[in-house]
Amino acid sequence: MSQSRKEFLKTGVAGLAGMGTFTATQVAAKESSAAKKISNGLSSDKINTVKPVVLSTWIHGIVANEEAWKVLENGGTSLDAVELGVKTAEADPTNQSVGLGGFPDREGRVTLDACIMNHEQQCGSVAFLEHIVHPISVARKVMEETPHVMLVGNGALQFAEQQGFKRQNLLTEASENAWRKWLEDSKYAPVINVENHDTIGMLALDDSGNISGACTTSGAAYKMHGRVGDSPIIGAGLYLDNEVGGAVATGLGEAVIRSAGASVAVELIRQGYTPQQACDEVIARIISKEKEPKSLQVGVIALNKQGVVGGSAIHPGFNYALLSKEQENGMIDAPHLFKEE
Ligand code: SD4
Repeated sequence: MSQSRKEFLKTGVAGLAGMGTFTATQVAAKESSAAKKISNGLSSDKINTVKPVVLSTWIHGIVANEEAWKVLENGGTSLDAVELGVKTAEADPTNQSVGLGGFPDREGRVTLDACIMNHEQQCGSVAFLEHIVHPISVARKVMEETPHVMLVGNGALQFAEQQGFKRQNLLTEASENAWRKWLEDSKYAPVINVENHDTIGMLALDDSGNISGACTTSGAAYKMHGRVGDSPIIGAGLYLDNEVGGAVATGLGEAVIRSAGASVAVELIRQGYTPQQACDEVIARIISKEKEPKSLQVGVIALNKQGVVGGSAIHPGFNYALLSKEQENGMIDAPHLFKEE
């Protein structure tokens, strides 16, 4: 456990940057009790998921699902659910792959990518955004308040401030220390499944049968300044079609972009694939087309209109949190498809 995380748990800082929802101690307790429920080899196709349903990538999905559930169980919209859900990860300074406390780029700057999409095929996105703790909410404003889909960099920051978002320093001491250590040899090497955390991607199906999705990240640690990953790219990190289903991706964004990961998964579901089969096929394509699949990780999760879910990854270690009317909040281990030749 990193020093910062220990310190944070010890002090038990109440609320996550204004969310006022969970203390860090509660987050850790929820994550550890959820981890015990990890169901090895359980096929997600077999899990009964009656709407509403919410699923999200990695262990931080447990807390995010709980937050989203507060909206879904009261008949709220999947759009509100996914926005509120992923904000928990954005606001958690101990999560070094999303929002506040995210690892910086090689120049020591935290730059964020996020996108959101609703059941009416509306979407909004921000990329290379600095200083704003909730890029997902800025992305929603882009969707709702502008004629555009995507704003980047200073333009996105300017828009966020016009919308009332406040500037904040997102570089925590722990992430700055990690970056300074990285500078010693400045080797860029994406690491598979760092601390079981990465981008948070979330999909939800609400009581009215509508699907929405959200995806938010600080991107690859020590990336080149200006690098944008898959997470804010509609069709790569996130895609949905309310007639069919939705998908989100996590892992090495370049590989996800090259395969149009989320949109391919949705198109396969349209052709009759189950969400599990669709995720498997996307991962299989990435493995077959990437030059070095052994050294990169991608995970994909998907949901169809009936509330059936799936998830798949290149390598072991990828899991996702699932919560539905009939499914207690818990982690599902995704199957992994890479085999040594
Ligand atoms: C990205 N998919 O920016 C995101 C998260 C990540 O290594 O950095 N993974 O590529």
